[in-house]
Amino acid sequence: MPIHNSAIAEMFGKVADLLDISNADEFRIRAYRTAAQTISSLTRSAAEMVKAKEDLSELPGIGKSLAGKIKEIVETGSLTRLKELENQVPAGLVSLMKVSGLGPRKVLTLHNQLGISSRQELEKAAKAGRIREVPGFGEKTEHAIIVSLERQASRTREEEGRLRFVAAEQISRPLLSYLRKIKGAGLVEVAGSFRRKCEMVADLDLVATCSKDSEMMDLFTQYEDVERVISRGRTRSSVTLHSGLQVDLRIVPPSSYGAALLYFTGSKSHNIAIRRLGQKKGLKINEYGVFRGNRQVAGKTEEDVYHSIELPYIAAELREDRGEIEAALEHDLPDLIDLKDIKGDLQAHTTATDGKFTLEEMAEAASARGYEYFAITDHSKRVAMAKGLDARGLARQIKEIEQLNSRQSKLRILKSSEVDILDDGSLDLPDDILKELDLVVGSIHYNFNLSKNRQTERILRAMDNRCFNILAHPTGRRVGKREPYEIDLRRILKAARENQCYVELNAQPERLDLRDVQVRMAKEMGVKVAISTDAHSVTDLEHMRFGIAEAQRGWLERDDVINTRSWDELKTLLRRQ
Ligand code: DGT
Ligand code: CA
Ligand code: CA
Ligand code: ZN
Repeated sequence: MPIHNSAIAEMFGKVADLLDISNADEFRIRAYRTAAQTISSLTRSAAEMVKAKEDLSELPGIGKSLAGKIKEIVETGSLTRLKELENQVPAGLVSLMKVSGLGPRKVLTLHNQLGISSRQELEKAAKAGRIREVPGFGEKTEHAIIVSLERQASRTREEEGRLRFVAAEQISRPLLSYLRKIKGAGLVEVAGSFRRKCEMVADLDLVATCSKDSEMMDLFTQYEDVERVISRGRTRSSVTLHSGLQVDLRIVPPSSYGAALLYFTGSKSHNIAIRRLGQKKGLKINEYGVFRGNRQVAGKTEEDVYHSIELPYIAAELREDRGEIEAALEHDLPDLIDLKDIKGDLQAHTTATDGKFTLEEMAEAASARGYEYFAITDHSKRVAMAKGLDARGLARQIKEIEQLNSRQSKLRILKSSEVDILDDGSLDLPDDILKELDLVVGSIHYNFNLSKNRQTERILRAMDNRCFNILAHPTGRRVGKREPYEIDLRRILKAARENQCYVELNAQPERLDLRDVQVRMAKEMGVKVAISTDAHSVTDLEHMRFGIAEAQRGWLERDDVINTRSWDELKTLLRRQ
C-alpha cells in the first residue's frame, strides 16, 4: 500500500521539531518545514510520483536531498534521519514545544536547569512556582504555561484522532473514484462532517446506491488502502485505512438515498430539528425516508425531504443548527459565496521573501486562474526568518511590479506588503513607503503571549494607521495545532468598521483564520472579509477553495467579501476617508 502524503509530511515535521530542539541550523529546519507543507498540500500522491520516476526535486521547496528522503520513505516506510534524531533527543521534549510560549531554546533551558522532559513535569514545576526562578522566565511566563497546558488538555480530548479536511480529502478522492467505477455502482457520496466541510473530521461516512447484483460491499472491504475490516454487513460495513481513518459505507435503496444522505450528513442537531419539524406536521423523518403512517412520502432526494416539511434546500455547509432552520422557514437563507465569485487574491508571497516562486511566476499562475487582480504581499523586515523586506527592498519590488504591469494588461498586480504589527502596534515600515502601495495587509507574527487587552490594543493601534487595510490571519491559530492568541474580536471588528478596515479569512487549510463563526460575526457587525490564500507557491493558489468552504460555513455571501469586486470597486473600498 503506498504511503500517504500526510504520513510523509508528518515525518518531515517531526524531523524539523527535533532539529529545532537540537539547536540545528535555522535554514535546515525551515527546509524540512517547507517540504512538509508542500507535501501535505499536494493534490497528487507523492508515492505515485516516486513510482512513476517523476523528478520530485521540481516541486516547490524540495531539493535533491529532500527528494531522496521522500523516495526513502516511500520505498522503506521510514526515514533514517528521523530515527537518528529520535535517539538523540529525549522523548517528551518535542511535545513541550507545543506549549504556548515555549520555543526550542526555552524547552532546552528548562530541560537543562530543571530536568523537565514531559508535560507532567512541566505542570508540576509550574504549579510549584519553580519556573519563575529560571533566568529568562518570569511569573507571567509561568502563569501562561499553566493556562496553555490546561487549554491544550481539553482540546486534545476533543480533537483526538481527527484529520484536517485537506488530509481527509486526499484520502477520500481516490476511494470515491474507486467506488464509483465498481460495476453496478449508482450514487456514491461522502456525507458527515466532511460534506459539511468541517475543518477537521473524525471519519468518513459514505452513502451509496448500487444494483442488486453489484459487489460494491465486498470490493469496498478489499480496497487497497484498507488496513482492518471492523464490521461487514449487507448494507453497512466499517473499515480503518492505513492512515488510521475510519470509513463507514452504507448502501441504501434509491428511494431512500436523499433521506440517508441528509441523515448521515448531519449535523446531529440539524437532524433533530428537522425531525421535530416533521413531527409537527405528522410526519416521521429518518434515514429511510419521510413517512406519513406507513406510507413513504419523500426520501429519494434531499430536496424532497426538505420540501416535505415546506423548507427550501439547505446547503450542507449550513447544517449546524446555528439558525439555518429558522432562516429557511423565513425564506431568508444566505445566497452563499462561490469560488467563481472570486476576482483576485489579496495575499501572496514571492522569492523576494519566503515564497518559492518569482513575481512573474506567481503572477502568471494568478492570471491562469482568470483573476483580474493579484496582490503581492511579501513580509516586512521584522520577519527576519522570511528575509522580510525593508523600505528599500519594497521600493525595488514596487518598481518591478510597475514594470510587469506595463508589459501586460491581463492581470493587475497590486503593490502591497504583509507588514508586521510590532509589539506596540506600530507598523514595521514607514508610512511614506506604505502610501505608495495599493493596499496594506497587516499581521502579527511575534509575541503571541500578550494579555488579551494588550494584544487587542496592539491591533487597534495598527488599524489607526490610515494606510492599514486588511488584518491578516487575525487570531494566529493553526487548525488542530496552535491555539489562537487572545484578542477581543468584537472590539477589533468594531474598530475595523469605524476605520474602513477589513479582516482576512486566510484560506490555508491549516490556518482558516478567521474561522466560520468569526467571519459570520464580522458580517453581522458590518465588516467585510478578504478571502486570501497567503500563497507561498503557485499551487497554493488552489487553496482558495478551502477559504470559500469556511466562508460558506460562516454564511458569507458575495457582497460580504471584498475580493469579489472588480478592481474599480475594490479601489474605492480601500481608500480610507
Ligand atoms: P465527525 O465524524 O465527528 O467529524 O462528525 P459527524 O457529524 O460526521 O458525526 P458522525 O460520523 O458521528 O455521524 C454522522 C452523521 O450521522 C451525523 O452528522 C448525524 C448522524 N447521526 C449520528 N448519530 C446520530 C444521532 O444519534 N441522532 C441523529 N439524529 N443523527 C445522528
Ligand atoms: Ca463523520
Ligand atoms: Ca461516522
Ligand atoms: Zn503572515
